[in-house]
Amino acid sequence: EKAAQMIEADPMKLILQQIKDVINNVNGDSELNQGNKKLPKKSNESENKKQEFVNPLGLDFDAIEPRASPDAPGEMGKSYVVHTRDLPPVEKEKYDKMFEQHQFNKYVSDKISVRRRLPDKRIQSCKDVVFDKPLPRTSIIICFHNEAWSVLLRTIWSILDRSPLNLIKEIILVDDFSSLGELKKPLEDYMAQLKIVKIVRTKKREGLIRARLLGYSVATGEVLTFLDSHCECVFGWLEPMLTRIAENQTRAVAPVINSIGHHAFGVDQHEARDVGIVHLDTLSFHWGLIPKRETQRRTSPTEPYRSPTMAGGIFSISKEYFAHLGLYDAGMEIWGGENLEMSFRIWTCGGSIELHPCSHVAHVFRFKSPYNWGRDPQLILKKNTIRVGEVWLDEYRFHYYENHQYRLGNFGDVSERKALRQRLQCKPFSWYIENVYPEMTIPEPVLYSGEVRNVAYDQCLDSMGQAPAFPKAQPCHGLGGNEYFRYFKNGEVRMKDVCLVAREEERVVVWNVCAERQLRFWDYTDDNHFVVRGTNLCLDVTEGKQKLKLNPCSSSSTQKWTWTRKLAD
Ligand code: LR7
Ligand code: MN
Repeated sequence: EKAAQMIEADPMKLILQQIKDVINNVNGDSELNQGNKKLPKKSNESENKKQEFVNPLGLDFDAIEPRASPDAPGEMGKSYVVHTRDLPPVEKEKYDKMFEQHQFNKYVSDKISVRRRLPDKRIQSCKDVVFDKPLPRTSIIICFHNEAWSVLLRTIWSILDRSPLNLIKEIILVDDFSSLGELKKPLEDYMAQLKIVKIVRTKKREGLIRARLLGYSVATGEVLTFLDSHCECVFGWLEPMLTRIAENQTRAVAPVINSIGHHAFGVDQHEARDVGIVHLDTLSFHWGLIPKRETQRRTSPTEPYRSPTMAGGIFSISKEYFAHLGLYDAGMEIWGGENLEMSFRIWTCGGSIELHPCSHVAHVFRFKSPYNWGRDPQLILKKNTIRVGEVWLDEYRFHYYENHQYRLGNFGDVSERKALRQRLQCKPFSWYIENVYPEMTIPEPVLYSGEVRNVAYDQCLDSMGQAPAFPKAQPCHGLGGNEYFRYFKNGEVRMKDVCLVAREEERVVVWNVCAERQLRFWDYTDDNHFVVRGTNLCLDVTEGKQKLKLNPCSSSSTQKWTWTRKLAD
């Protein structure tokens, strides 16, 4: 029996062609746009009814991987603590090295059965749901780069042991150019025993976004379910997500994400308590309390929560809808940004994101990213995030750009993604804020930002260092920093919580922490003057072209200042 299939072809070529096909598909399915198309129902009704499922593969799992005894380390999701002081020095060294390599305690993971049992702590009403309707089948896509063997296998066994296998079309492992030897032939041999697993490998390091696209390109199920390579699925995790998608194909559904401790691998199974949100200034994903409007809207404890964003790693989506929406942005590298891009795209282009309180998947949270990114992770994340801003955020992208003082760097070509947004006729970001995430904190509007350049001398306003400081006019260095300012709608010239403050008595300006009763509001006039609000004093440069003074406003060009950019009126 040909099992762990290796698929040969140039995967990236294939994907890029497919992405093009999707973007060029001008006739898009109009039913999909209306958000009411239902998936055909294929699987057999009576099979789904059984909560205790038989193995339709006809495999003897226990012969392939025997279960550990109930009191073995980590069983029932318990933590397993190894005291390093009890380890011989050689073992201790191994322990530390493994931690360093994976940013979780692989030493401990290796001691825990890859088929460990987990308790079922779902709320009773979730346990009471009977799935008696036929459900679509899913391809489960798991990308990995140098994942630890025991952790990867536990992810797979948690699927096999706790899902109705008749609902799983296949499990696709996408190896994103790992170098660990055990993930090559040994993994193939192992997976060949499990008829349901396919392995595909990228030909160079692609990053998780393009790796997922490779997984997509070989998937044959009606639904795609993405998982990270360090997860443990809890009993009943899959059926609720597939049910929601069977009812309405435009829903992307994520489970409650529980945590597996990176130290002792204990599984914490908390109930749903957060939804995904986003911070505009950093364009980053966060968890936020479930909004009141959402708890009030729901009518039953088994009803999903609508979530403004998704964490990104663990969710189900109809394969057809995923393609209709334009897959992922293949211009994104390694890690990050794709979760927000997907979130904004789903919501503004007619779909929705739900977190299902009955579905639980646990995930190993680590201190920091364990693997090599190839180059500076901050730059990669910034590039991906700017692509999100460029395509989806309209004028709200400036808040994020301000955060980088507009040094955007090379973020590549986004024209195809913009064309996609056009073609799908997605709503503006302001609609998203109003309708999907009205609780969003919107940073105060910035009217101007950048360098403040003196017209007479072509010198830049420079704060001259940390507050308190005496600002000067200096030759412009173009590096931002002390020469980067913002002019806010309320009249402050400010960086974070430090303001340009006028001292009326001495006729000078200082750079100081903003406080009450300071003269810190400026009127920036049409003829480029900074007038101290409520006075007739203007910011001026005098002696040596450097010293700043407050002088009675005049038409002198020494009182004229220009900003690098105007952002709003
Ligand atoms: O170059 C890479 N190639 C890969 O195949 C980098 C990563 N990967 C794999 C990796 O092995 C893992 O299986 O991609 C998966 C995700 O990478 P992680 O585990 O390093 O990501 P994370 O869990 O730290 O981060 C979250 O945000 C990411 C943003 O790009 C992805 O969306 C992750 O899938 C996502 N994880 C989750 O949503 C799980 C829940 C965590 C939360 C909150
Ligand atoms: Mn992860």
